[in-house]
Amino acid sequence: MADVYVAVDIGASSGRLMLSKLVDNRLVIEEVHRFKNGFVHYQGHDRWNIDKLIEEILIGLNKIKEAGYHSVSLGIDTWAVDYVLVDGKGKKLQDPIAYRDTRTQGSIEKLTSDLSKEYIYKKTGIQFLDFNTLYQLFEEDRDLLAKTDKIMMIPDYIGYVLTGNSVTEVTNASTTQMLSLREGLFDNHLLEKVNVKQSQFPKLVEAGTVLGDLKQKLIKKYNLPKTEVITVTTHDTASAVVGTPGIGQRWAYLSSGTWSLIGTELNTPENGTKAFKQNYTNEWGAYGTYRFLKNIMGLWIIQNIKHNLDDKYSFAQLAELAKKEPPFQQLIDVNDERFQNPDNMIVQIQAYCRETQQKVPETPGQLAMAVYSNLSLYYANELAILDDILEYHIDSLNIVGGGANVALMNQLTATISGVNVYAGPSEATAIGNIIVQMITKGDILNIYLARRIITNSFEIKEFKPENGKYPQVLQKYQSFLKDHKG
Ligand code: LFR
Repeated sequence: MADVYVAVDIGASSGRLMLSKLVDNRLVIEEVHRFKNGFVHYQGHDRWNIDKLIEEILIGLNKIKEAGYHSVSLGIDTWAVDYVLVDGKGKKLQDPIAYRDTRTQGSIEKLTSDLSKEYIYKKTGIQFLDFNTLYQLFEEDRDLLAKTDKIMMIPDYIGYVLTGNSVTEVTNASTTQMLSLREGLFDNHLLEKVNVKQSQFPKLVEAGTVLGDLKQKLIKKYNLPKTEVITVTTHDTASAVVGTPGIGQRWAYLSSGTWSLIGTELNTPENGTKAFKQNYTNEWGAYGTYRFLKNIMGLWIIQNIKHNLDDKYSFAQLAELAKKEPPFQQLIDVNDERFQNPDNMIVQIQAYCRETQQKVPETPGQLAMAVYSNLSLYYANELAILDDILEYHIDSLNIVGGGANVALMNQLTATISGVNVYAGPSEATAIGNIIVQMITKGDILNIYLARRIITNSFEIKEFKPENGKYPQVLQKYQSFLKDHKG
């Protein structure tokens, strides 16, 4: 029996190790180690320093041992779509290329010139994003692929380095856009298209399976606790959805971090024409669910603005400055490709406003307000689209992740969309990771009870729509998007 549960949760901008226990049927979580992440340009591409990330996990585990824990259970989740190529000796061939690298620009068009988008969508139910693994493998160096024994998704690779055992966990594997909804396996036709064989992927497993014990060699070298690694919902967004309290009758979630992922949990995939046209995805979730959602550029835009301002202001300070500015001074399609990986975000936002003949935000407060108000508009618009596709009304939005702390945005979103917003917990991803471990080990019976425990354990703030404020702004935004979508 483990003394404590540990979540390793690594996003595009930071990673953390969180300790957790159930005390009187409440979850208690504590951060023990935090580190920076980010891709760096070397060997011709934007890459992740995966060895460094693993090193940080070991440092964190050592802290846990020093704190007096001798036996722990551990789960790993990270961002999706990226992978490590591993040779026959079990060594990585190179550092993984980051999904924002430009190598896949235009790849969707190339690959779908003789295999239609409709065909791929019917088969996989996955949204078209140019960084999906399908397109990354399409652009992969053929010589490297020929030397590749196994293709491991990022969290699976980390689990492999820690334990020596390799699997392909399904929530993350679904983001490759190569899993067949019907068969529950990688689709041979799509694999062929990118010169990859089924056997190059370690066996597919569900979230909530035991991977194995941490290698003795690592335990000795770093002075670590005895550790059992559980394959959790290894895709961070899947963990965040598990960690969502689920307040409301027909609730949607917004996992708000570097990306904003907005959607709802379904028991059967929705891959009809409307969903296809709106580019909604059916990523696989825990316990047989589907995460019907859309990617929105999210706090990435604010993270970049902060960076472009030489990190002179914290996120909290930017939100304070934004509050002093009026919202909706300009309409921006936050999902425009130009914001995906620009040299300078401020320059890009200002150029966008100039080109669309709108007021140009100049000060840090104006820039932050421009982003917050347009993210809120985008969320509200997606809620309307969800209602239309699903043919029922979503009555509440559960916002989790770091963005749940931005009260200004929560309130704007509630008011424009007309639905109640419940904000928190901000650490839903780590919580979901822990929950899957606890269910696997039998400490919590199922996800329904888990969500009740989450609701009782963390502060969740309610934001109600302020009726009559900002009339017509959503309609204006919707017609703006119609005219300006690329
Ligand atoms: C969020 C996330 C999204 C995925 C993007 C790229 O961290 O995992 O779900 O679309 O990153 O992997």
